[in-house]
Amino acid sequence: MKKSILERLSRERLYFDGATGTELQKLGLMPGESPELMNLRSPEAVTRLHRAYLDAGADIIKTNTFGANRLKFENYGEIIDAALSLAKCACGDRVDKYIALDIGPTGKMLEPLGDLKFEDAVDVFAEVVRRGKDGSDLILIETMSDTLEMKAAVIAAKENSDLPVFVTCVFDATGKMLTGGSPEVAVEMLEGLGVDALGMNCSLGPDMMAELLPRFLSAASVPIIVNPNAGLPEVVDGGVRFSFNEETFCKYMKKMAPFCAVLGGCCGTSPDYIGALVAATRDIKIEENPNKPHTRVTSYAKTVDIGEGTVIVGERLNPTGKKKLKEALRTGNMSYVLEEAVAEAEAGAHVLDVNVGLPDINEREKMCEVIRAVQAVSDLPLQIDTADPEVLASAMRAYNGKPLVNSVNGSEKSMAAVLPLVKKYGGVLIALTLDEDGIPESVEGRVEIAERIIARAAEYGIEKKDVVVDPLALAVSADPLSATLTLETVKALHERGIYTSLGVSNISFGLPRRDLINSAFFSMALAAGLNVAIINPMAHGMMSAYYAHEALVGRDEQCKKYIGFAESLPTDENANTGTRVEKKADDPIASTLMDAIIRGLSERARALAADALTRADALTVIDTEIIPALGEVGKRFERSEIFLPSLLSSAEAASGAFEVLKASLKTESNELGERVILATVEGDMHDIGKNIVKVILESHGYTVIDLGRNVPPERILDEALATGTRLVGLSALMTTTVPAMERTVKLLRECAPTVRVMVGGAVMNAEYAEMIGADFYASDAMGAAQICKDFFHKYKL
Ligand code: B1M
Repeated sequence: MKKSILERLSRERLYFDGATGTELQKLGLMPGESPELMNLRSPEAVTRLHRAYLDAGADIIKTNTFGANRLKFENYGEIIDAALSLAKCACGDRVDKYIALDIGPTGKMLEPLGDLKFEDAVDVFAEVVRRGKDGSDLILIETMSDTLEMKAAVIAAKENSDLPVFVTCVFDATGKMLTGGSPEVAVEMLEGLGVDALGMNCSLGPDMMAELLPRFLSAASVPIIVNPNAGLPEVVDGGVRFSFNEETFCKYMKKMAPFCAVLGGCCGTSPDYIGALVAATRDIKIEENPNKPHTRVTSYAKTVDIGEGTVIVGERLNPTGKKKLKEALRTGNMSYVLEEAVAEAEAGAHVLDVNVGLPDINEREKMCEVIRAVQAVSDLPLQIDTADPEVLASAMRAYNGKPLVNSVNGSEKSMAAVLPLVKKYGGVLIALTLDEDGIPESVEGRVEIAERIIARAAEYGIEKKDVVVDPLALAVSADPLSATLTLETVKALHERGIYTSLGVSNISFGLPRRDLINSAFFSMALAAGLNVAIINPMAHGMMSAYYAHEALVGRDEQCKKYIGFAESLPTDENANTGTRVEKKADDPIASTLMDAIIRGLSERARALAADALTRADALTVIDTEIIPALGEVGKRFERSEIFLPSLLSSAEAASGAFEVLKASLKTESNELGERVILATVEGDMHDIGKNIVKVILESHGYTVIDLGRNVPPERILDEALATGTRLVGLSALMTTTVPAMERTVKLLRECAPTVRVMVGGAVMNAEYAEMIGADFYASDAMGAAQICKDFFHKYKL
């Protein structure tokens, strides 16, 4: 009888097969043909490949279904059915071999980076799982480069089958996923979602994966999978070859073997590589991973550890007592909400609380909307704060990361509703020390509730380390002993190895100058061992207490953070005059258009663009604010300080500002009404520059036929021929899309020899333009207008 793969994995290392696409090419896959179609066109080739891997020593073969989903293949069901029967046929009656239902990315980007909605992605993956689960021994979700898509796939797998779920992601050499995720973020999210094994595949060779492996080891508690490429691809004699032979591949795999329970290969590997890998590593024992457990929350790109220094949770995205935020949430003024988020982040918050509980709004929809919007401008982890389990469920699904969850309490009702959600989606739970009988008035009573919640959480499989207890700060104005009781409970919990959190400012309710009591109480709580403080990070008194505490307990090397904070305070505070100058929460966070674009604040960018127009003309604003802002954003992206979601927010803010400026660019009359075709070339999604060129040309009286971005050469040719346009303008922003520009120029030369081509875009220069055979090069939009003027003038003569 077949043993469960998880049982085998607990005792021995298992081996995946290697590449499919490159191997199927050797067996008749045509250039450009999808490997999955071989299941139908040449099933015997697929079976042969599976057999070759099994004979080489692979324990697990992947079904040939990497891209078999509705978005890529209409007949995905038929492809999956065929793939499964071929894999089964290859395994025959060998009970020691396993079939992994292979699931790759959908091929589309999820919102906000693309147009695929999260729930639609879940549906697409769910269809694959339902179709392929019978006959599979496990599900392998692989080659994931976006944490949100990875989450959608895992949810689909878990909701539609009971099979073990393995997940591998793609990283670059610096350890970043396409959308900013790191090994630590991926591990935290995946373990939170309850996967059985995780790791990396594709993109890198085993040498580079060996560099990233310690980061997985430091975070993971489930078995680790390493399925690298056979080194990096090289072009040799017009064909692609991978840089490592079997021997070099195995040299690095042997180094990783003591720490990996599952090994295999990806692009460029073959049955020979897998055979060599099995022989080289089979006798290497798997060592226990000695990492210490940690309590960690994440966004899509950042991790925050609880228990290592106090974690500041910004409390300002909570409408209680905040008139402006209430109004913003009711009227859908997301700009105000986002500015609050950015301001809190810049004031030093490590995590942002999100609470949108108002009686007269749809809390579930609003919560998801705010979470998505805040995640587009900030990479800080979020605390999902709601009393409604349905809202919590939707928010935990939508959230890209592993959140803090605020909150559960000791009542049966609350535990029964919240704990299953944390088990399903993953999160660190804030547990309030109250239950059906209210809030105990003794330390013992509150500790007892804490321990009860922790025990109940354990029954669901939620570890103690993932529960942070909030012993509740209550108004000292109502009960003079309430602060002492709370602080003593913090201490008692601390002594029991339980992490604590507090909504600190509740303590001062009903008193004047709440800031004074708040900061004094905060200092006392820090001294008692508080781990998570929910506070207003824009209140200097609170942050002074925090930075001073960190320095005083030796967690601030050379007091650098304290000094940085002290120097950032308003001058009269620096000078110790005794006058407090609190930064006003309502002060706009971005005061210049450049700032607003860099921070990705669209509405503010629009407002500031309109304001800038009162002092300068539109072209000056574009040149002095919009372009430099995007330049700065590009640099930060290159340095990995920001990731795709922030890049996109900045692009949207720039486009918004440009829309405002556009209206003021006056159109000159152009009797000729000369036509110019504009397009960003195939493979290139950048169109801000091209759009500026468009408006400038229109303002000079030309009629622009804008074909948009990612435009194939044939489409441009067709349009030029159909409209008789004599000048085509092409834009390209990436080194990788210059060849597409060259192809377009060549096609126009061949099929429309009288058409002239002007090129531009950040990646272009006059030399390149000449090299690819273009007629004109413009470094900016005004240059493009000048070229048009000269061209049409000459043409007229
Ligand atoms: Co991306 N991106 N981006 N990006 N992005 C760059 C270009 C990059 C330099 C950033 C970096 O790493 N530093 C880098 C390219 C590296 C390279 O190849 N050399 C890059 C990358 C790598 C990527 C992705 C691959 C990131 C990823 O997914 N990992 C991805 C690619 C997607 C794709 O195209 N397939 C990607 C995605 C994006 C967003 C979608 C998030 C967004 C674009 C949104 C949009 O355009 N709607 C974006 C942005 C905003 C940028 C930066 C930050 C800004 C580009 C921009 O709009 N500049 C950019 C970094 C940078 O340039 N500093 C970057 C302002 C604009 C006004 O300038 O377009 O040069 P520009 O236009 C000027 C002139 O060049 C000229 O006039 C304009 C006005 O003066 N001009 C012409 C332009 N076209 C002309 C045509 C003409 C004449 C003049 O005649 C026809």
